[in-house]
Amino acid sequence: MDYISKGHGMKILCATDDIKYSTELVLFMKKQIGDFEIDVVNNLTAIKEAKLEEYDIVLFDLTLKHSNFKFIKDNILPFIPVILLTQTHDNNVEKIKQMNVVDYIIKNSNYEQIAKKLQIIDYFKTKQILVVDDSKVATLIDVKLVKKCYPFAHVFTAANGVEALVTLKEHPDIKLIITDYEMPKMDGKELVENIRLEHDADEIAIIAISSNTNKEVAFNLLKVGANDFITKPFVEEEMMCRIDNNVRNLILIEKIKDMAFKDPLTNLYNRRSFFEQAQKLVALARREGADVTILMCDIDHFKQINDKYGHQTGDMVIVHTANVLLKNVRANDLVCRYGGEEFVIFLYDCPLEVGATIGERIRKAVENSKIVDYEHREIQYTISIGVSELGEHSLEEAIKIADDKLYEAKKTRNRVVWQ
Ligand code: GH3
Ligand code: MG
Ligand code: MG
Ligand code: MG
Repeated sequence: MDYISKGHGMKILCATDDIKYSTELVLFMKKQIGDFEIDVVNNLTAIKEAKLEEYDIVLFDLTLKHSNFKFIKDNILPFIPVILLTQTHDNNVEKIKQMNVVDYIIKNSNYEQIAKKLQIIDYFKTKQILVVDDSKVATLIDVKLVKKCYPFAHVFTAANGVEALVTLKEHPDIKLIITDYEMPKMDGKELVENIRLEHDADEIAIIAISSNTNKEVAFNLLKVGANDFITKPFVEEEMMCRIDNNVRNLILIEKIKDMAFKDPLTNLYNRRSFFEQAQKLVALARREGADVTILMCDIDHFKQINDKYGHQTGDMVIVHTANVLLKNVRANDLVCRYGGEEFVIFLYDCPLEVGATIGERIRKAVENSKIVDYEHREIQYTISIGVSELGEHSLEEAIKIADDKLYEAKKTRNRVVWQ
């Protein structure tokens, strides 16, 4: 069964008549994970009438009145992935394991556990998994397991290390690799070594599997950079827990990196990470003889916008500007929030005249856009831009020149100055 994701951010249907539980869960999710939505239904008829196709996943409370496994099997599982909530770790567990549910969670455990699980499931809406094994049977078993536990994940397969490296190169969103040890052409150890030349353990998680119980095998794989090791045969839950733990780390590290490198309001690079990356690109441009153009952008009369409409609307204008900038440059150009309402753009492989044209396109896009704020007020505003070329200058000098041009542009505002 391939379930289809409903896009970004989870939409969850919680089926329970335990009001205390559902109220607390909804509150917890709102506080912890902003973009998850939960609706609650409290009887079987309501579930049957619910538009399941609008949700990503169902949390089904087994203590819900009149509910039973057959109901879930017939009415929910064919349409949408299910996580079961059980009262205790009782004898239901054996029955649950035979059902094709994503997971089961003990109700009296904390809400954090559900939140974490849902975050991992959500992560695999956009990130992918690679299973590497020379045995077709083993591959099939592993693929079935990960698809059941991470229902939106796209799972690639490879029969050896060489194939795995090719697949990884083609699909940079692969973030979890489950690999066998003994394989022809290139074994698991060599595969891990090769992957670690380019991606570290907090970027791609690798779980190695082997039926070889020799302790040396585990040690060798971990030593060259596998995140985890598991011996065959393994229990399904053990594999799932290890995947969860490793992916949880990836998510946390991505978050920390985002916090360190990005401006929280606009999600653009902050000044520090901009300089870090721009300096690398400057060195590359010098080696390759590529042109670099710098745009310094500043919102006109922004103080008046704040004074007239308030800071919240001011923030909306800043976010809107950031989006206009992103829309008008290429994916590998650098866009940075340089200060309050100031932005710097680094255009790689772009001559001055082309950079000026892009500046003009941005200026027009801002002039022609209307923002409606939370009080339904229409706001129109303009932006001024100074443009410079890197040439023989240092990055700091080129930014200073763009800033001087911006100062000139500010004499009339709503203008691009580049020579
Ligand atoms: P000019 O056309 O000459 O650029 O005038 P201006 O009013 O845009 O420029 P000025 O530098 O005088 O004012 C910038 C204002 O931006 C002052 C500051 O309070 C405000 N500001 C800075 N950061 C933020 C922010 O994150 N949110 C909001 N809402 N305002 C901010
Ligand atoms: Mg093998
Ligand atoms: Mg300004
Ligand atoms: Mg300013």
